[in-house]
Amino acid sequence: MTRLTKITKEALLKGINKIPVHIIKKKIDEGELTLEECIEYELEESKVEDIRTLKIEKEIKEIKDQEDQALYDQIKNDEKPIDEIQNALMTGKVTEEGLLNHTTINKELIKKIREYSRTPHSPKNNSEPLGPGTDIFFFGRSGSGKTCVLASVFNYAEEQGLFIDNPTSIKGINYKNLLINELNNGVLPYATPANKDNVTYISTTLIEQDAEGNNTGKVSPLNFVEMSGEFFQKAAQNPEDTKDTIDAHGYLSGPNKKLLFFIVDYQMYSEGKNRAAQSQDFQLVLNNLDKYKKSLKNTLSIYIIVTKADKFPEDVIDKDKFANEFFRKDFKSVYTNLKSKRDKHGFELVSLPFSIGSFMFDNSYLHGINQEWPNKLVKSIGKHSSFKKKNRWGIFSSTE
Ligand SMILES: Nc1nc2c(ncn2[C@@H]2O[C@H](COP(=O)(O)OP(=O)(O)OP(=O)(O)O)[C@@H](O)[C@H]2O)c(=O)[nH]1
Ligand SMILES: [Mg+2]
Repeated sequence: MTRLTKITKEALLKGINKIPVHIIKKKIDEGELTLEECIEYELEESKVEDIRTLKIEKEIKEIKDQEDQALYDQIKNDEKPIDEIQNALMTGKVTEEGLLNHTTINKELIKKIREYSRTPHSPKNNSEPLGPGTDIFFFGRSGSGKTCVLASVFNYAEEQGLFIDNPTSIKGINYKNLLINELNNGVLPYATPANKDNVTYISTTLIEQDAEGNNTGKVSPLNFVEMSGEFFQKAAQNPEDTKDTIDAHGYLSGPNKKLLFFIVDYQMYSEGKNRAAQSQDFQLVLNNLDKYKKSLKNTLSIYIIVTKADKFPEDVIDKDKFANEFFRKDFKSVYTNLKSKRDKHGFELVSLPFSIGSFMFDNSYLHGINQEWPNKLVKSIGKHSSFKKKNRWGIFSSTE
């Protein structure tokens, strides 16, 4: 831009009403003139208004551009859930081109975002009481990842042909199948509702395999009990309500042997959310279980499952060791309490990190399923539950 000399500027201003508005506006934007100077030289009122309107429109556009950029940045920084991105695409707040240019999202992902849909489906109670087998309970706060662990374990076991579902738990099986289908589309479950009717179990039979992957002829019937984390939180606060919370339908106080999965949310802890509450709830529930019917007497193992291991620091190589040390150090009082209960009741203590896969869009979309952790967990369940010859459990006919 060349600065106007005093004389040319004055000549320009004298003839200001002969100059088209968009040129005056351009000269104002470039700093050669000011609107005040134009007014001083009696620029027509209507033209002054036009210039003001253009100025406001420009400012609005600048603000919109900044907002758009901020939205793209949030998407790029993994701060926006997939449904919000989908909505922004539908309403034109972001465009396909913008996403391709300003974020790491590619065409394939844009297609997935457009097609994304999440149907609410909650577990329904099986009318049948729990059958014989080893019962597995998931205890942990709401959002800690219990349902995701369940879905991941079943997804893996079915893929590997390790489980045979027992149809007495048909409602639980239907729910589990939906979870798996959704998981394979990257879709995560809704929070499990905190109602007794929504407590369910999935009965299945784990087939024992030897080191070469051949069936040994032994099986271990398992009942996975699915319930809301709110029940766990309520059980911590009101131990007298146990039969309506973690012992809904009497599953926990039943005669079966149990594996208790304590689901410890690593991400919740590392982001400083409910830090004390997570640990306090485990303490309270553990003390409650110690006195509650024979729940700890009938417990074969307590598993410390440190979920969201994909959020462990990047330089962690040995995730097993990290999860174990994290729990012992950061949940010290729970750990001490667990050891004393172990000495009293004789169960085993096991720790394991867990991740259902790699996540995108603020943990709202799973874009790669991890098979390593469900593999380890299923193997460990096999080690800690009891295998018997098929017909010893009375669930297969003797001719089979
Ligand atoms: N990064 C990461 N996030 C996870 C993982 N597993 C679960 N999540 C996130 O945690 C959320 C809650 O997981 P759920 O399995 O529904 O939690 P829950 O413990 O069943 O919660 P309630 O049903 O309310 O008790 C998921 O929607 C994901 O956003 C994981 O392995 N890694
Ligand atoms: Mg759940």
